[in-house]
Amino acid sequence: MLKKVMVESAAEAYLELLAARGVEYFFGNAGTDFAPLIEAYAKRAAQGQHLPRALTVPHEITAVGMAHGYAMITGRPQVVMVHVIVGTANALGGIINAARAHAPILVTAGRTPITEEKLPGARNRHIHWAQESFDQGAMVREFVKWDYELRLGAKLETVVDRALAISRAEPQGPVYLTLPREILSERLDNLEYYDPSRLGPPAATVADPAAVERAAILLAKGRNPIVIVKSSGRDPGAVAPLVALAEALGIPVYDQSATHLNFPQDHPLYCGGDPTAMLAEADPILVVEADAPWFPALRAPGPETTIIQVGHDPLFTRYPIRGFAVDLGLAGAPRLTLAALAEAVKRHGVDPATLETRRKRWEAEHRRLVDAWAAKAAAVKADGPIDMAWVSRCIGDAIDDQTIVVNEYDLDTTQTRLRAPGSYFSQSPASGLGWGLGAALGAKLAAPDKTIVCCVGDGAYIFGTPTAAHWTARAHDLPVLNVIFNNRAWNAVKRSVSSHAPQGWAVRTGMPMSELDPAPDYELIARASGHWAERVEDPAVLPDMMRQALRVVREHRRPALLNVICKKP
Ligand SMILES: Cc1ncc(C[n+]2csc(CCOP(=O)(O)OP(=O)(O)O)c2C)c(N)n1
Repeated sequence: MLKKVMVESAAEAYLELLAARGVEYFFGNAGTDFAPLIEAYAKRAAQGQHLPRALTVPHEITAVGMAHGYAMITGRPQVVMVHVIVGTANALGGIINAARAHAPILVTAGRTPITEEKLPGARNRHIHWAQESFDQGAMVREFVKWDYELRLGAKLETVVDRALAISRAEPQGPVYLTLPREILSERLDNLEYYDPSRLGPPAATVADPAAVERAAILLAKGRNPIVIVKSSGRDPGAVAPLVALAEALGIPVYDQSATHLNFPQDHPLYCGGDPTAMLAEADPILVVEADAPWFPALRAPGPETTIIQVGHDPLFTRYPIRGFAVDLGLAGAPRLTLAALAEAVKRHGVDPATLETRRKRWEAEHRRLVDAWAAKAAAVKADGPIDMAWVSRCIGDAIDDQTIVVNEYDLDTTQTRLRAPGSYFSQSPASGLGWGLGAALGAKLAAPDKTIVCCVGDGAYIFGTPTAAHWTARAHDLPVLNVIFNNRAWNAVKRSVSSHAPQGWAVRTGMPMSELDPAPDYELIARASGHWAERVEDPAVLPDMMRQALRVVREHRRPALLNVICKKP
């Protein structure tokens, strides 16, 4: 239906459109470029008109993280607006994360005024000269699906709808729009637009049925098929079809470096995150949305192993180099591809004796792993300083199916029993540190009735601009529990040095550039923003502290933080 509303400026028309398109949140980190927008916001708020809720977020890393967190729960893009080139620079790490994690976001930025005089919005501050760049979009172009500058108020509907549709089209990702101050200031009398939008993302796709058939036969007749999956759980609807496929074949599922809940951890065919030992004997291997299913430099499948890859883009075309074989690539929505594969496998049938033998083998392997993981936690539960496996076990024991876990680095998922689709999110494959604290806040906005637990290393915590994140949690009433796995080091860096030079100088004499001592009292940073926050050093009190912290966020609706002092590597 064509709709006509009265407005005064392009900025106001833009807000009308965002609200009409279902954008609920506008994460803003403002500067002088925001003036016409803030004016339009105030006018519409005073007149009681519908608006995306404007949230002040005092660092871009937090703002982009929040939009990412919101998108990963809902699949829907929200708006982030940052200040010209400098805000874009601060946002870029988050944009790279969102690009590689396929989180849809409409990232916008002001532009320094183009004109030096005469037009409304023209330059009137000293920064307006130095904050101009030759090509602002170039800063982010490699990592967004589309970038553009709004050039005329009259093009608003097409530009906004195109931005949102491209961001939502699979594989989803961020888009970037610049908004010059003169254009936002442009006087408009009215805005005419279609409601609902006529420019939507395309429907989900599934591979050619003949190719699905071929893959099903390869799997059904295969000698020793396995599944390696990383992120198909981005669509919670893809979990059940993967279960159906694994059950129809009686084969194990490895969620290698999983970024999502792809397969229930308590399923008898779940075999953990490390397929390395199986690579030599597996054939065929079904790789599902996994960008790096093994490391060829360390261990790879046999040279003749058939590799079937399922995903929105099995070639990962935005990665410059990725040489994993794609003997058969099934592009499209994994939810549909996996369901079609499961159906086709059932139609062809797997020899019942083979199915039975396989199922028994992998169910026994699942039980062996579960026992080994439990034994690992039991062995360290009394250790002081606290072992990260014990922290992870305490978290796993304290949470339920109504909890969403956001993990930036140190949660050991062998110690959890996550099983609800959409209940687990780990950092983007790009791993730009600083994502977790913001993503957890965005997840809370998207799922206010769920409990959000955010696990961060002490390094990830610092990268996450904690003062900005804690400020935001209090200001916008977002009670999330943060757990710091505090080992006073960048262990990831240490591990990489040890594997690079196992008997080298650094291992023998100490490692520069990887220590985080002296550690601040992180709990005090959180308390400064009114959080309930405690330091935990005794492993025996940890289960109780975890339950208490969860009560604080659930019942008292107050943000909380546990600073857990762990073994130093
Ligand atoms: C923006 C950014 N800078 C640097 C790195 C490199 N890096 C990867 S892991 C890591 C350390 C993380 O420390 P912490 O969160 O304490 O976890 P730990 O390694 O101790 O388990 C660093 C510095 C990165 N991934 N992203």
